[in-house]
Amino acid sequence: MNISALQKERAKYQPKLPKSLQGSAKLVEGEKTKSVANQKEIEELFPNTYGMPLIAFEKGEEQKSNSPVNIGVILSGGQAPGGHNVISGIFDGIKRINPESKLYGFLGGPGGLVDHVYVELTAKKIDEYRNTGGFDIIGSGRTKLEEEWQFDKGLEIAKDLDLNALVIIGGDDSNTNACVLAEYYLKKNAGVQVIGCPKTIDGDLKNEMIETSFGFDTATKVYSELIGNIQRDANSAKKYWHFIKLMGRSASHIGLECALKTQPNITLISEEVAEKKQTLGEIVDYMASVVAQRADNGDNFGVALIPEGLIEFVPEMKKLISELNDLLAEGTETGKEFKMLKKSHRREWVASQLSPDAANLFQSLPSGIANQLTLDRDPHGNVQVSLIETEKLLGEMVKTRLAEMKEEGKFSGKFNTQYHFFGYEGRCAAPSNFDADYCYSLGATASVLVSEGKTGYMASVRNLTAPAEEWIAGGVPVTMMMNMERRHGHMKPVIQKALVELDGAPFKYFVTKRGEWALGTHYIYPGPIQYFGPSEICDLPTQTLKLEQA
Ligand code: FBP
Repeated sequence: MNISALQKERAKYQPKLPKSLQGSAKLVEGEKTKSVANQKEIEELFPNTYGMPLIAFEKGEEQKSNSPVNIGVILSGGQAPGGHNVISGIFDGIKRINPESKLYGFLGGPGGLVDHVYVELTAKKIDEYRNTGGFDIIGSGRTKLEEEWQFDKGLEIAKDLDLNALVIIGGDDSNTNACVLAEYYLKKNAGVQVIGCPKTIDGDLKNEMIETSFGFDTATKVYSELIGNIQRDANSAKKYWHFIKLMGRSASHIGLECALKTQPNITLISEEVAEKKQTLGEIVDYMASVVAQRADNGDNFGVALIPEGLIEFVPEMKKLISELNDLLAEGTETGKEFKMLKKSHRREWVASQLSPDAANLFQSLPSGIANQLTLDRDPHGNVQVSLIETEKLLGEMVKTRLAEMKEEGKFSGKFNTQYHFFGYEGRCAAPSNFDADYCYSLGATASVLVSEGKTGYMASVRNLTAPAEEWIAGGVPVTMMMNMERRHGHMKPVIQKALVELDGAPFKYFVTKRGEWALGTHYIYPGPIQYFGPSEICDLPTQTLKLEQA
């Protein structure tokens, strides 16, 4: 394998572990738990895994002799920096417990379990991937483990490989399914445990016991480096407004964290837009007013951060998208009629079929965006919201608004735009020290939970703004994080997604600063992730964690 000079040096990095995981860990059981909401329904659905206690590890006596622990690991969903370290943490953990233990990786995500495609992860293989980004050691996938026949297929291979447990590394949906699987195997007395690990760059799998999901730290550091570089370019040339869309399917944690790190002129937070029921017009007015005020100060440049999920949080856009989904759905009369129309007549026809408000909004959209809304559809005929170029939509609408303001004598500057989307470039970066340590600790935690016979738990490592030695490792029953939500027309038990809290410290701090950042030029240039050097720059946790735990 050809590796870079950095990768070669970085392979030698020994991730830091909490004290409790440095020798053999002692389990301390805490209070019995209940779900965050809908306790009665969740208890009925999870009679075997509901109400289990919280678990914290303490430093135990030196290693007692334990039986081998065999684990099958699965990477689920989008890549997040640090996944390989979760796997190396599990590997080292189970070998410490008993050198005869074995680790298998199911290939290509949960589908690998169902299709029985796997590899044994040997010491040699693991060493090649220590402290590297990506999920390529075994690959990932988005197959959902939801059906009993899939669980039974999984059990077949688990029995063949003599597995004690499956460890599922995934986001809120994958961990919800991990819990359903744990419950199913317990009900069947199958003898296979299931443990989850909190992954996603989006940062929306978090709660009291899971302080952050892994990958969020590294991804936001990568984006913030790029944003900082662009800010410096903007401030050097003084001729462009950069509109930057940031990944994060739904929540705006990434945008908020990057704003706290770089102090750009405009940052939109989807949760605030929804709370204030802002219209697209109001968002555009706000952006145009910042552009105009900066222009009055002679600054015809700036940087705006736009969260990927924004569109779905604007109430009127949500309504328009829902009407379009119904109107153009596969197999409906209107869907068929739409397809028969000449492209040049489609926009007018669509507008004539919508409710008056939705039609007005649809007609006010730039034609490129209107086309994306009606032409780029998934196999079910739904609008593919993630493909909508929100940064261009807003850029074009701000341009139109500024032209009107010019006519009214309210804008006398220039407005030239550059557009960017930062997403995939952050998902497979070499993990920061924080993510390398956190992930390795999560893996080690999972191995102890398995060895202690636990199931239906998520590995939890807390107290993350303290030095790694003082982190608190343990387990949280997944049922504790659940509530009932409507999904595809049915009420289902799911882990509650954590959106940006408008009364939380990170957002509140941002609100006190954004006016100053809008009109002045207070950019911060974080630079690249530092892997070697003083702890003050190498081991920095996120601003979000710092503010939340201040
Ligand atoms: P997960 O929730 O699975 O971690 O994935 C998050 C994410 O990176 C989102 O930020 C983004 O919208 C989406 O995945 C992109 O998905 P894909 O990789 O399928 O294009």
